[in-house]
Amino acid sequence: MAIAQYLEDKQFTYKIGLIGDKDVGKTTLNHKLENGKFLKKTFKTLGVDIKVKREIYVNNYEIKMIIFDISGEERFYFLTPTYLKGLEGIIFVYDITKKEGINYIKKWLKDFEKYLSKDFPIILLGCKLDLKEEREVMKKDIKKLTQEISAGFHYECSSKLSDEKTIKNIFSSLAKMIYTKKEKKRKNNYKDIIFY
Ligand SMILES: Nc1nc2c(ncn2[C@@H]2O[C@H](COP(=O)(O)OP(=O)(O)OP(=O)(O)O)[C@@H](O)[C@H]2O)c(=O)[nH]1
Ligand SMILES: [Mg+2]
Repeated sequence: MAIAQYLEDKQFTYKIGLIGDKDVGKTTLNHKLENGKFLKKTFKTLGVDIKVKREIYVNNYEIKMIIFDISGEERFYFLTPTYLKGLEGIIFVYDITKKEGINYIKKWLKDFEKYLSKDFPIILLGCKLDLKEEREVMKKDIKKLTQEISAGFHYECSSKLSDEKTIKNIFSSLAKMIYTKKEKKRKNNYKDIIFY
């Protein structure tokens, strides 16, 4: 592979994490993104499941997203720092029908805040929107949390009913946040260079 191509590939490869309590729907969401279908039966993620998603575009650049779907089971909690060190953005998934989901997010952020920079790209994503009659997490509470933790955006979706485009847009939104952060950094790195 030519060096320029290698560098471009590296530049537009983003490692992102799907994080959240067990059973909130991370794997189902990732499957929907990959295959466009609702997975009727899932198996608990053992540790981490890694998938690659292409065809996500930011400013006409194709982004290759390496998605780390990390188990929400307590017994795998110890793995988190290992993966977190390499991640460039997170989609924090919670189940809109479980009010304790907010506490999970808060606890997680407290436990691992030392691995996250202040401008770390984070999206909060409420899943299982098709079960909105059973909603326990109110939008206003999540809006408040989004501001408290300086998350970029908050969305809700259903892996069962939302269309592929809606799901893809959520991931594109995170890709855009990462792209913007990297661009800012790149510009800062070059701002003191004087060209003769
Ligand atoms: N109704 C409904 N059920 C969903 C949706 N997404 C996931 N589920 C169900 O929720 C359960 C758990 O989904 P998973 O995707 O395995 O959850 P997970 O977050 O990956 O769980 P861990 O791997 O244990 O961390 C499964 O029975 C899914 O079918 C959704 O959008 N709507
Ligand atoms: Mg899973």
